[in-house]
Amino acid sequence: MSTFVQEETWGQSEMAELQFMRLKETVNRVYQNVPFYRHAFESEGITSDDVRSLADLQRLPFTKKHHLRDNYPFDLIATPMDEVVRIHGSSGTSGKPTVVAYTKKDIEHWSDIVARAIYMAGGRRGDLLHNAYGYGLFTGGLGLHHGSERLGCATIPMSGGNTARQITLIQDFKPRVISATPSYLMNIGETMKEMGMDPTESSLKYAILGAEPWSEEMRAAIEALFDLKAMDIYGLSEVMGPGIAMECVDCQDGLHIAEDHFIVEVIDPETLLPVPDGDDGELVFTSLTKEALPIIRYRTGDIASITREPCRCGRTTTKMSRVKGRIDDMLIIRGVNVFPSEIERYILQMDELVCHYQIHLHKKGVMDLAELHVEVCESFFDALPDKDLTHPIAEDLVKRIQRTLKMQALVSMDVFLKKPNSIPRSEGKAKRIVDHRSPTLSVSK
Ligand code: DLL
Repeated sequence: MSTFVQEETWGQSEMAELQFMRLKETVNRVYQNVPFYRHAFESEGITSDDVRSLADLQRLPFTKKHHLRDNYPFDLIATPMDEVVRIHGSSGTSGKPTVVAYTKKDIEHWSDIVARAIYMAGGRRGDLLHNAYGYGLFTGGLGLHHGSERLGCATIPMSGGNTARQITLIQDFKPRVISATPSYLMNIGETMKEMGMDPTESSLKYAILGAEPWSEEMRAAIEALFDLKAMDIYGLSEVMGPGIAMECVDCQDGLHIAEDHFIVEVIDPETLLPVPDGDDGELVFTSLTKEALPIIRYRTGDIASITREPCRCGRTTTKMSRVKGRIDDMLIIRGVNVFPSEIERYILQMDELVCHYQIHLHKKGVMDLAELHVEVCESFFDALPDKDLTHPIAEDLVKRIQRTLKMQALVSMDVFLKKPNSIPRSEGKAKRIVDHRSPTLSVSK
């Protein structure tokens, strides 16, 4: 095996020993250097000396997003500012970003972690990697970039957008690996078809897709569109960026967590107690090697489960499931909880529909109402008499979608069919929820 995967095959006790040593260092670092953590520990009656085993992690207080905002911009930084070499921020669309910082060593670790993730997804030294994650404060572009260079790939720093140009360079440079959000790669593939090209004939063999929730059905659709293998990559800026967990090309069945750098916990978001392995809960991460912005028990808001069963690929690291969605993106429709990615699954099971959809939220009295806007495929639209989406054939389809959602996801929604190409295409994170309930139109990140 390559040097990029050796820690991933360690035994559990070996990994636990390393994690504990690094946890101690991290706890000491924040206790000594970050007033926020010192106060938070002391208000629980804890000092850094009280962390005597890995289990003691659970005695430490949680960190939440608002703590980063409260300490904006630099008050959580645990090193002198002249050791910081990079600043990134959250990709939220409104307000001030949550700021994260890295030392030179942090960037080196992050590059190693992402190199390992790309390797896990099938990328190899000498490959061309087309990176269509946005470059900027968002961690996707530069995170993948440095990992790709670290692995020894020829890295094409495309960033998001300018889809026609992306396609030209894919045709001309013939990259073997692409990294993008799943919704953007879908957009690229569909645009190729509209331009008369066959995406299955492209050079792309492996796709590294993440930064937004997506479903198994979406994976199947992307793999068929391009004839490639698509792997899920997870991460968040507050904890580091992309690479915290990555799916292996061998199994495509859950994401391997980089446990030598992060400890994962899964908690019930209401009781804050741990949930058993295999049960869904909120992911919580503690960083183990970060210098500039170490983070203790960060509540991600992301819902997933974990398993500690070794993977068929030979890696022994804890795996997390696909993220179902963020707690704050969970829709409560007439008392039933549902994530947009679950609705995506049912949409993609119907041949007449494509993966372009949005959920519009409205308020009626005290009730929240949800409308599903979903595009029909070209062939269904072209075959409709007068291309009339109110024709009884289309109305039958609406009823069928409503029945499926009711029976499979237990939700009742108004459904509006949209003609092909009418829902805005994603060039980064797709906007699945359009919220009309507040005076200023807000859209989920
Ligand atoms: O999205 C980092 C990233 C870049 C991950 C590129 C993967 C690839 P943020 O902008 O801080 O960072 O957003 C983090 O995006 O809390 C999740 O809600 C969501 N997210 C990230 N990866 C996945 C994924 C980057 N694979 C937030 N599946 C996280 C589902 C994801 N949701």
